[in-house]
Amino acid sequence: MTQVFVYGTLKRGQPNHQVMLDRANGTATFQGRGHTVEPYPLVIAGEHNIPRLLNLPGRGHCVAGEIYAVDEQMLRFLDEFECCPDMYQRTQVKVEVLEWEGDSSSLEEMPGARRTLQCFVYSTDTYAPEWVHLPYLDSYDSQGNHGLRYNPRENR
Ligand code: PCA
Repeated sequence: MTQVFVYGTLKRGQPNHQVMLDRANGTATFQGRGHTVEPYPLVIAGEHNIPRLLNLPGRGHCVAGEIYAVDEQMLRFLDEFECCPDMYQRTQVKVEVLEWEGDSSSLEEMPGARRTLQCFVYSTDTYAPEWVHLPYLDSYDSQGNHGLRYNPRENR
């Protein structure tokens, strides 16, 4: 099992969450919620209003998301679904856990220290330079008051 941190359309209640539930794609088990330890710019970009975590640690906000344990089949599926490595690249990110429903042995627990995990995340180095100047979010909601409605793939 591999841990993946999702911050965008793959989260519960967001437009692509269904692919995580479809057993034909493999398995994804919800483990908890958290946020990135380091700040990152999370922007909604391009003509389809897609959430993109720019791989520029140190700028923006600590970004909220969900942690899933995924099997190899789901990991391969998600790579393809997220057009990795063209649109996003699967990189490592350190996540501070805020709520945990998973197996406690998989949490690195240190007395007095923050509970942190190393997860995969779909971030991007392949973005238009002007995206750095878009507003930075700390949490993505496709129905948020930014008004930038996500355009689902089937409509593109
Ligand atoms: N899907 C991935 C990356 C951005 C997106 O919309 C996710 O939810 O983490």
